[in-house]
Amino acid sequence: MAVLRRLSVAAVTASLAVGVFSGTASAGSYNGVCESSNGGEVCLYDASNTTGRVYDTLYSKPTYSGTYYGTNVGIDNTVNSTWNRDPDTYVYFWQFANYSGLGLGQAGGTKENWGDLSEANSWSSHCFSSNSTCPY
Ligand SMILES: [Ca+2]
Ligand SMILES: [Ca+2]
Repeated sequence: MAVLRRLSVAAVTASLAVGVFSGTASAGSYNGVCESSNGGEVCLYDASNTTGRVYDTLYSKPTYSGTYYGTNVGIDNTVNSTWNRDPDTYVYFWQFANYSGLGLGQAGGTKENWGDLSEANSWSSHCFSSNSTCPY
């Protein structure tokens, strides 16, 4: 569920270890699949209920300059639903770039539809709460 609040989080990422497997297609950031490995990705979808085009990333993103995986469709102001696959870290979504404007948090391990918000489709940056450069 979306939560608007300030957190003092001692975010504990279960493991920062990154396995290296040579010769196999490794899971990874921005490969079109929303994954929980390597700490967990946050995934952006252009349709509700985490369907449609996907942008999957392990990282905070101060500007939404990218496109959905395998498409030319920009992610800025087009995100309708999100999936936070980090099990224990909030992700905050921001109305404007550089984590500014309205910010709403999404708990680890949850899916969220944003279409009920008047600010729907307005997200332009996001930040994991474990990132020291994030406001929350
Ligand atoms: Ca991925
Ligand atoms: Ca925006």
